[in-house]
Amino acid sequence: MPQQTGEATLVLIKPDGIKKSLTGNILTKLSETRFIIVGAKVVRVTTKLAEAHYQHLKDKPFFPDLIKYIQGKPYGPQYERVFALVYKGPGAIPKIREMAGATNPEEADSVSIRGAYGRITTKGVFENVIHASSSPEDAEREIKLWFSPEEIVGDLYPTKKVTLPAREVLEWA
Ligand code: DAT
Ligand code: MG
Repeated sequence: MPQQTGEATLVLIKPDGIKKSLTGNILTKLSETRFIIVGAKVVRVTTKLAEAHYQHLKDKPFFPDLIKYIQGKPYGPQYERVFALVYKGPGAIPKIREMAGATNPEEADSVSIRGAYGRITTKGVFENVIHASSSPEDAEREIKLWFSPEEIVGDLYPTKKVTLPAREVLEWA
């Protein structure tokens, strides 16, 4: 269940948005909402993460292309990443969703991010530049999928302490 600690939403600047050099432009637009950023990172998207994120579409014919798209596979290694952000504030979910625009970039309002910058490829992939959570349930599921509690500034959802078995991690040499 969504918590009362504040409304948070997941934004992904997708690989086509990064390739088109739209990151700054999108962040500027979103900053005008005055919502605060409580998490941000660049992510190399694994197949597992992509499939979990789009689990509701797994039976669609476009699913395999969608998974490759969110991983940036069509664009080359330097674009195989997304910029993941969590915005928080009153009404953040519907407001940012509205700014993102409709799923189909050809049908999206022309001043929305998807309407202004998205396209449908000749293969039928919706290159719609940005992801924005569409409901409180989706937002919570997606934020928990993309971010650990330690990567979020402040509290969003209840946490628990766990002790992990010893494992190797990378440190700066
Ligand atoms: P949204 O991203 O607006 O929440 P969604 O969750 O229904 O939309 O779908 C996720 C992504 O899948 C969407 O951003 C683009 C792709 N997609 C959805 N419907 C599609 C279709 N009919 N053809 C091609 N891609 C589609
Ligand atoms: Mg969706």
